Amino acid sequence: MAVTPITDREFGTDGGPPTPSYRAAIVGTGFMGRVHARAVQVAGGRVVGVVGSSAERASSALADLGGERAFADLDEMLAADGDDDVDVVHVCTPNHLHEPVVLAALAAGKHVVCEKPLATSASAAEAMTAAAAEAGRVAAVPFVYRFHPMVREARERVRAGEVGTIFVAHGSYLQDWLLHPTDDNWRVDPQLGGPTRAFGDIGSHWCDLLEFVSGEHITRLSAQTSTVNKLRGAETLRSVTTEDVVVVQFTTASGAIGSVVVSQVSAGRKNRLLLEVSGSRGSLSFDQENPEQLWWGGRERSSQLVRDPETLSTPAARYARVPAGHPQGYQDCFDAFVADTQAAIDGEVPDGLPTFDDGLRAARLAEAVVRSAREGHWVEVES
Ligand code: SOE
Repeated sequence: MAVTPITDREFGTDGGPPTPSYRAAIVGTGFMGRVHARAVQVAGGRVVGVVGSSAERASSALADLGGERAFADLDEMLAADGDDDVDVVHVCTPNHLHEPVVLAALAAGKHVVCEKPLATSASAAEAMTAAAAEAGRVAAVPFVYRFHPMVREARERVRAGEVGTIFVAHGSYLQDWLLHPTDDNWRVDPQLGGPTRAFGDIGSHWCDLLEFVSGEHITRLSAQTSTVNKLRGAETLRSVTTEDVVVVQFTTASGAIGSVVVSQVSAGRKNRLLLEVSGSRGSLSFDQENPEQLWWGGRERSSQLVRDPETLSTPAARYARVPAGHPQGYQDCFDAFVADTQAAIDGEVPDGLPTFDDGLRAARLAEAVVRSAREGHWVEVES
């Protein structure tokens, strides 16, 4: 099957890197800032500038992020011109700062890439989505698990009818980096991270992937949450209210039902996102800790599909960034996401680029999860 890997476009026909047309600023100097900076560079772009929580933090992160200039603050970066002018602002700050940074960047005429959760409330996510539409800028949210070729393959197979009518979906997203009471991070603080932590941080990825792959939309849900470590702190323990674990049961628009377990305290599970959908013809199962494979289940015969050129449909093969047999993973997903963001800025319409509309969708699901857990009953998800 003839395929055009995304790398052909990225690296030009002569094999050399393209002229950088993607001039980015990274706002936020933590782990995610590094992942974004690297993806910008792989896409042939420039990390023109870095903005941190202080001028000193921006300066000390500059080399690590491969940036050219440490800006004193956001205003200085947004006002820069000439060689320091920026096209796209990547927002990798704690969640409560997403809204003001995004609104300022859009007002300055920039395209934006904003980490998830897009905002700490659905109303803020709505305002950001409306502002992006009004500004006519590209506004993307890195729901990056969409960029695994085997996820695209699952989506194509659902679209081709290989699963039939979907009636059940289940899975989990499990991590262990917050297992101990001494494990700490800004995300556990609701003022900085928002009212839901495990769901907002990683449950949002799972729901996005479910809806992306299956085309089903969650319309009703019931959630229970548990804060396992009610006291937390690297040095001094303090009281924590955000959830470590959340279990969600849901119904989709077409009447399928399902459930997901989301946990940041599951020992041994580093980043285990498992999604399985079943329908009248078959099942598909994807595990992001084993992302080069996709399980296909049939009543008569099941098989483990691997990322071979003959297996992949054209839309999935577009995201194969390295030859089969050479595993690709998390950073590759980010690289592909930024390459598609660049394509969108250049006027293309990449299939499945996650935008602020998807961020808003996740914010509405998060709000429903918080409400259901607090009030102890099923709630409708705003569409
Ligand atoms: C931490 O839980 C984290 O870095 C998330 O914030 C990311 O979205 C996820 O992709 C990996 O884990």
